[in-house]
Amino acid sequence: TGATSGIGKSTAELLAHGSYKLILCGRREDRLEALKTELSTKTEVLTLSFDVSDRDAVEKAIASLPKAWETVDVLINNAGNAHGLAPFHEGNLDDWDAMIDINVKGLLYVTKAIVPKMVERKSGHIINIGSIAGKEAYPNGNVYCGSKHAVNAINNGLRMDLNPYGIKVSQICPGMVETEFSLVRFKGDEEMAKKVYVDLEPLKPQDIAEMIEFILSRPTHVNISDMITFPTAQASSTLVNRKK
Ligand code: NDP
Ligand code: 8X3
Repeated sequence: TGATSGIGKSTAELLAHGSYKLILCGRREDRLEALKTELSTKTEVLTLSFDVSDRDAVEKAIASLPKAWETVDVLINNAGNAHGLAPFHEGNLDDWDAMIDINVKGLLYVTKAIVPKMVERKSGHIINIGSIAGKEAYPNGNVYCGSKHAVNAINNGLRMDLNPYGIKVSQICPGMVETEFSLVRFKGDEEMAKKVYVDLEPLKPQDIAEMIEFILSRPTHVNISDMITFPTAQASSTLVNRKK
């Protein structure tokens, strides 16, 4: 999910070189189609455009998969964003709804649509893109951090419940990655978004894509359950070594 930008797009591009057939999901159909055109020379690609926070749309999209695509071996729950950055008492309720609906409920809806068949087959791998915000809260990050703490707990609970079936569940928790993430958080304000990454070298979406590929390429008996990854210049959510 979230293949139209950032970490999801880089992951699609990287996995297209391997032995994967790709189902690319996102809301922006034009971007999905462009990516399909780009990657179809390398592998088979199917696109599904839906909003992960729309329960009916998720169910319909997954149910619409043609027979040849019904077996999903790997689910990468990546779709999500921060909306706003404000002290709790100044928080915007629409932003809060968006983060809980997309980052938490969206991940649940997509996973629930895919997991039962993995359980039937007793195989599969789910990779959840959490965040350092799911390990520690930071000032003004309140609800985004809450949504990613929920992903952290769901990731762990899912791994326990799917353990009897040999299904792998993994989480990657990145620090700062330069994507459209901050542009979305600051509602299209490019200057504010750029400031987040000024005077330091952030992670690139490809760095996370490579971690996903590494996790997927471990032998059957190895499950990487969690991976916290910072840029070298970052030591925690709040401790960042800027050059100036
Ligand atoms: P981007 O904004 O670049 O990408 C977000 C992706 O999520 C887009 O493809 C977008 O697609 C999709 N998405 C957002 N909302 C919805 C929705 N309602 N329904 C379907 N798809 C949706 O950000 P990143 O690549 O950085 O973010 C990917 C993940 O990584 C997120 O879960 C984020 O929380 C996490 N993360 C990011 C970090 C960072 O610093 N960048 C650090 C730690 C974690 P579309 O708009 O087309 O629907
Ligand atoms: C995104 C990273 O530090 O902005 O999840 O929360 S951070």
